Amino acid sequence: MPPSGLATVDSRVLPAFLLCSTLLVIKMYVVAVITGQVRLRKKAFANPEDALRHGGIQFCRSDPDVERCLRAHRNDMETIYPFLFLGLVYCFLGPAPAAAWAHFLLFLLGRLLHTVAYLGQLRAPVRSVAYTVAQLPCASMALQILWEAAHHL
Ligand SMILES: N[C@@H](CCC(=O)N[C@@H](CS)C(=O)NCC(=O)O)C(=O)O
Repeated sequence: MPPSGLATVDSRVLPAFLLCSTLLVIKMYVVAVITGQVRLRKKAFANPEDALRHGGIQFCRSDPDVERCLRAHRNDMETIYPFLFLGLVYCFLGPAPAAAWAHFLLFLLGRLLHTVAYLGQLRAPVRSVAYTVAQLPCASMALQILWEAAHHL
């Protein structure tokens, strides 16, 4: 582990992380926007005041397509939030730029495919494979962080 802070991060590693992580945050915003659009199209609102504005209290209800969007968003929160922590700490371990890029890109592509598979209802096991592919670099980064931390106790 490098002895000091930000200055020791390779100038190609941190931008790679920032690029991938910010793209994924934007992807989560897109899922939220899609959820809102599906609510409007299916007339399925979470709050009575929204339902009243769009036709009546009976439209304060659940809908399978809205539920699917919410599950996709929840799965993003379960996976992308930990990546934001793991990826940032990993940058400070001094990884080789190619290895760092491989970790970040694999996660980015896996999570993009996961969203497409979830919202597009692609046949199983596409979504599960995408999930697993994205979790592999996270597991790798978590192990490397543990390893380095344990050696600096
Ligand atoms: N909280 C997840 C944990 C396991 C997981 O994330 N599985 C992936 C691949 S099967 C998934 O897409 N789960 C669907 C989901 O979280 O809605 C679940 O309940 O399934």
